Amino acid sequence: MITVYSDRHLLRQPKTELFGGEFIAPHECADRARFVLERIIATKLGQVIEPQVFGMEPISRVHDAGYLQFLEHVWEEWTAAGYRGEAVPVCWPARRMVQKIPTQIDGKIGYYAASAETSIDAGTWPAALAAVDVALTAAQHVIRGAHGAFALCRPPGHHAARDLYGGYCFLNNAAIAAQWMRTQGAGRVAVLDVDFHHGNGTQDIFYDRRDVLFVSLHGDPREAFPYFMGYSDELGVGSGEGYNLNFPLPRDASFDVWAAALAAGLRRVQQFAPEYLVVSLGVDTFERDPISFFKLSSTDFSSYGAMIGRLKIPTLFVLEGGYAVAEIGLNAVNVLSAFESVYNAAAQSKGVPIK
Ligand code: SS9
Ligand code: ZN
Repeated sequence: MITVYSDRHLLRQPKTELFGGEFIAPHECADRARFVLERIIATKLGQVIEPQVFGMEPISRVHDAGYLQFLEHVWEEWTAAGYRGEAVPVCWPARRMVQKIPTQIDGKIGYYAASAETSIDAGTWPAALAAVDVALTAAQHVIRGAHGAFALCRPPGHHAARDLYGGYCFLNNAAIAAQWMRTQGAGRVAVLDVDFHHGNGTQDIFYDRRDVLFVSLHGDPREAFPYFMGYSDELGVGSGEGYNLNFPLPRDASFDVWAAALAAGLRRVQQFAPEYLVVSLGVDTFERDPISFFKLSSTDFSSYGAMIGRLKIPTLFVLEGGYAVAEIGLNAVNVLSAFESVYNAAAQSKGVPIK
């Protein structure tokens, strides 16, 4: 399987994450991408290629224009205000307040922030743009006939909504890629989010649509970030009703419980019969992840990679979370390798040529 990777993720290296009332070293760090890339090379998963540049058009189909302007200029406006630290919101339009966009940067950042752990630094915008190009380049491979491709994205994307950043995410790499597949002619695309956290951004983007199915398995929002979305009664709205499916799971859910939810989600995907599947591949479901509470072992990642491969749907994998940094490469590549070998075996048994 081909991997798309750009070292432009190194442009985003924030020094801070607001955590428990302290500024700590961010969980979402550059070493994450390095460990994944090293594992891909060590296991000879396949070729690693650079992204092409796609520009703003595919991004504008998913995100709000004012939000994109904000992200592009937040750092210069923040430093122009005389602030010396990284950009962090302290004030939000909470319940019963007015949803107008302030002109001052503290007001603007509060308007566009869903959470405050995600510090913005000088290189955040170019790094986020590069991550989108990584996802779109990998999507292009799947569109052109590859049965799988891996977008080694950093920063991640699934918490980024039409006009909200947070949860370490700015531009929704997976959603932009899914929309791109539609733009390039696919009738139906499914997004499966296996990150520990609910993909609130992706749900938001496709909530009123029936052409993109969204399925997410995650820690119950009563106990886990993003806390304010991800319940099982969120089914979609308007013509999108029935095309959003959430599986909130309890603390310490075993792999058997998790895999049963995945099997149910995969049945819905099969019934939907999409041309392409986009997997938001977060590996923070791992038993030693520092900020999550599922208990998957490294071999469990291989098991579920095989489950996804058995669908035999051309699949784009997009990296999301995973904060047990030393094991992130092992776990992510276990999913990809198992997908690949099962997909190949299924293709052979049906006499379908292997791409
Ligand atoms: C929880 C603070 C919020 C954000 C986690 C974002 C995960 C992205 N104490 N943590 S995959
Ligand atoms: Zn996560």
